Amino acid sequence: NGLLAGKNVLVMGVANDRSIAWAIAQSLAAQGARLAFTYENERVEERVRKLAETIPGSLFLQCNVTVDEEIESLAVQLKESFGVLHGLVHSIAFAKTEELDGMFVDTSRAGFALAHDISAYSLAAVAQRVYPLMTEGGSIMTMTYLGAERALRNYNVMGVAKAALEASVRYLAADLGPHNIRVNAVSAGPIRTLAAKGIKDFNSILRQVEEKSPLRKTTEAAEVGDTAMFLLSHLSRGITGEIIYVDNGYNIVG
Ligand code: 0WD
Repeated sequence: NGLLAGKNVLVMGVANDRSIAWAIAQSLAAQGARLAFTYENERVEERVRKLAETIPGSLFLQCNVTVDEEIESLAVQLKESFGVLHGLVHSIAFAKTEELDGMFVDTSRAGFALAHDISAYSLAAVAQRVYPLMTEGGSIMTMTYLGAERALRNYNVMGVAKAALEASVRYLAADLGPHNIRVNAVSAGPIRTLAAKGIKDFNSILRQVEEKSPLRKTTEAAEVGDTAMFLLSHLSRGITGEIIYVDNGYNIVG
């Protein structure tokens, strides 16, 4: 039972128990989804394995999204274990810390390419290999941030990569809609995670959100988790190609 009973969902981007992907996994599991977690490399393997083991019946697979062969092997393993896939949660981003400080104008060619490869292209790279497993229809969701639309201090190349990610959501939604596969993004307010550690002056960003957002509080990962659950469920069947804000309203006033 649950809104996601009988659904198989791939969750990419758990690094630790503060990861947004982990909060999403909790919300999905609470509604009866069967989950497959991926971890990037040996560095995070044990930590992610321990978390995955707390959700009975879940799979645990390695995949660095910069390597095509690893994504292909992930798709093969999912087909063997799940057969049919119903959902994909993409909660992955990366930029070198030196690109997240100072001015965007100083971005290096390599830093720009890496941020776009991991934070934007990876959505299409994974979708192209797993959508053939979504034979009963499916839902794909990714994570974005307000810096895609506004020039926010220190977000720099990541904002440009998020803009590419948001455009990718629309193109993927147009491509995959005829297969009854929906593609959306959640634009979350700032949440203190490992990835947020790379962003300079993160505390002052949180303080601003607390003061200005209509609901006068910062975003909790569980709020994102529940919206992701909605996006993966039948309840959101009429929604595709959208960017949904889970930010306590900050984007309408900030
Ligand atoms: O305020 C925030 N934390 C917000 C985050 C606000 C709005 C959006 N987001 C987005 C992030 O940009 C990202 O897309 O949410 C997503 C998840 O971020 P998170 O939960 O804040 O951060 P974290 O727990 O660090 O998870 C991101 C993970 C990586 O962690 P580390 O810290 O080890 O880089 O993305 C994964 C990795 O697990 N990742 C990769 N996975 C596979 N292959 C790769 C890769 N090459 N690179 C990073």
